[in-house]
Amino acid sequence: MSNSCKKAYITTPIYYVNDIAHIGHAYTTIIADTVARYSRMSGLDTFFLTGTDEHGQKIEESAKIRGKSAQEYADEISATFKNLWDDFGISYDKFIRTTDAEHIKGVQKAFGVMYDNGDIYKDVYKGHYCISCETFFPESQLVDGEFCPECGKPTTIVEEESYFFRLSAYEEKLLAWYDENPDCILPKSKRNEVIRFVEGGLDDLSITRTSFDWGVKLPENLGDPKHVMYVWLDALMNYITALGYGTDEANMDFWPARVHLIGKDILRFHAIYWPAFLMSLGLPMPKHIAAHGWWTRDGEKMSKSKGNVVNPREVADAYGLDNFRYFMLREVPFGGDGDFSQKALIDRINSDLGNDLGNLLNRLIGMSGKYFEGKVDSANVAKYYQAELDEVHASLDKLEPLLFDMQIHKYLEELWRPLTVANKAIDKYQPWTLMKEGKEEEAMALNGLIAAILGKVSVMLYPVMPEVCTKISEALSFTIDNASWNALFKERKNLDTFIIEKIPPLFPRIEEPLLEQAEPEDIKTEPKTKVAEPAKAKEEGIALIGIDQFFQTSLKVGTVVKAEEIPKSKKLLLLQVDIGEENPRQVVAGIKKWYSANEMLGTQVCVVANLKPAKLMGLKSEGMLLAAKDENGLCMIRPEKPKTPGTPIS
Ligand code: ME8
Repeated sequence: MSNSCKKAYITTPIYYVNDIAHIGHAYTTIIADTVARYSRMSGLDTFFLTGTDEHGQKIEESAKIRGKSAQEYADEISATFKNLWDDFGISYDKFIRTTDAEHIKGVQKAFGVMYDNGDIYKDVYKGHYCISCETFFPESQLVDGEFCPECGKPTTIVEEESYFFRLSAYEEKLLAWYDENPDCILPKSKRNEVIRFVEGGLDDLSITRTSFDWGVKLPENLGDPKHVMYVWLDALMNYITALGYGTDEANMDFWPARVHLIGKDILRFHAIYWPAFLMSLGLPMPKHIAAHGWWTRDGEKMSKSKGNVVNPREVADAYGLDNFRYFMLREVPFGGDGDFSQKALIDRINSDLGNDLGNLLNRLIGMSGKYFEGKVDSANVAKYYQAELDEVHASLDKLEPLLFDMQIHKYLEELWRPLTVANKAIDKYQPWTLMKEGKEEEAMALNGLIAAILGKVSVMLYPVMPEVCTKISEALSFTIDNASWNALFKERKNLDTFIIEKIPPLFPRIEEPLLEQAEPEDIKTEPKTKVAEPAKAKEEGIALIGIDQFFQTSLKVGTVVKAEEIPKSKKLLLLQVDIGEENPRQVVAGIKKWYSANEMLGTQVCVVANLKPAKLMGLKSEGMLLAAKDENGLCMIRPEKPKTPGTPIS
């Protein structure tokens, strides 16, 4: 069957608008974009959905803290996601917002259908609720009887009238679905986790709230205006409301989804609740739910309050968007966790991209320029290099299933084999020797082979690195589209005769990190860590600590005995701070925007003295300075009167 009549619906999670995007969000979106681009290129009628999740108590509270209405706040943060994806050239077909009127209508319709089916009933809910995770947890799962097992924040006891979804009635049907569809959850190892969870028994799900307002109201005919829908019910429905469910249903023929791409943190919602809702609605099941792993920074989960969030825009600006895309998809096996480091990124750029791919193009430009005035002719490739072509096609043949099984790291690994074949062929047959021996036809065919390999690789790499591959294809005088995908990949053809275009190196070597590390000082100045009264802290979802925990931090008065600028750093100063020890402590402080080295010299500061040493711009930092930062800038926290260096602060 030709691909053109087949449909492919690809989705990302819709992201909460309580935070700005970090590389975790970018990762999911980039994988989905890659699959969508491949689907389109291969002729599938493709619909790629992303968007933002804007309702719920968490958003309502985040807005309140900032003195904004929930809608204002949602508009603002939703736009930051949309702008980022636009700047990243993410090829989405629709950006849905759960505050869209069509979405709200669709969710209400779905609620009505499930209610009419008898799958929804009214009762009273009492339980521990984590606002941050928007989830109820049974007492047995709480940490110290109070704290959320997922995020560690305090839970609140909620007792309220609620509508329930009869999830328990779907246990058997869900288990049958997992059983009959071995690849419905990817990677397959995750499917077993889900099966074990469901086999453990499912409770009915509370799907409405009365304690806050910021959500989708129930259908009017239920006459229960104080209820709003549970944010996960509202959010999951986006996958069908985006296709017009409940409004203009023209795009519903894209359903079921080919793949819902998600992070492993939200697998339960997608692999248990969502299929159960769909069964209740009488809609077909998605083909795959693919859960990727977690990106960490220096082994720790990224979070704003830890100050270790990697900003995708900064990384892409510094290293190039396509390089960043390649790195993320190549570095980590799908489903596994990955640790972000600039070193690993630089290694991938210099080695895989620079040495293997970029260099091959340079060699081709060099050889064809030197021997054939830039002309490349593939007419005789098969005559001389059939073995190489066979090897290349054997690798290319493995690619499609890898992509659709989300084994994208393996897809890229396999895609690099043809590059090795090409580089080896040059070393083995040596065009310069062929020319010396008068074997011009063979030398030209070798050029043709290299060009064909570069052409095939750039087509198949295009979904991951669209800009770079477009440049390569332009140098090789062809366009990447469904026709060239068919010719070079499916029909195993080579390129037509062309004159190669000289282009500057695609991957200039990178010698050292281009981004400054997150500064520990930023951690202290995050609004989330400001001191709050207990009640308020709870309301804001800030974890409370005991006095013992506070005293685990050693704070001391220090005197800056030496201060200098760090060449190349816009943010950092290098300080030596006397805190009453034998030698001064070296502290790398991110304060250069607000203080010169001279201004700091001789002043007193407050130092966190028992932090694990860290390296910033290659310099050891053995402490952290306390500071306060708001929209008007940063100022140091200092003792009111001079104190002996080393005086403890309590
Ligand atoms: O959960 N590493 O939204 P969310 C990898 N609104 N991926 C990460 C990540 C990390 N460190 N952090 C986040 C929600 N992600 C709901 C979804 S869908 C109907 C509703 C990615 O803003 C990952 O894909 O918390 C994760 O599933 C998603 O962001 C969660 O985004």
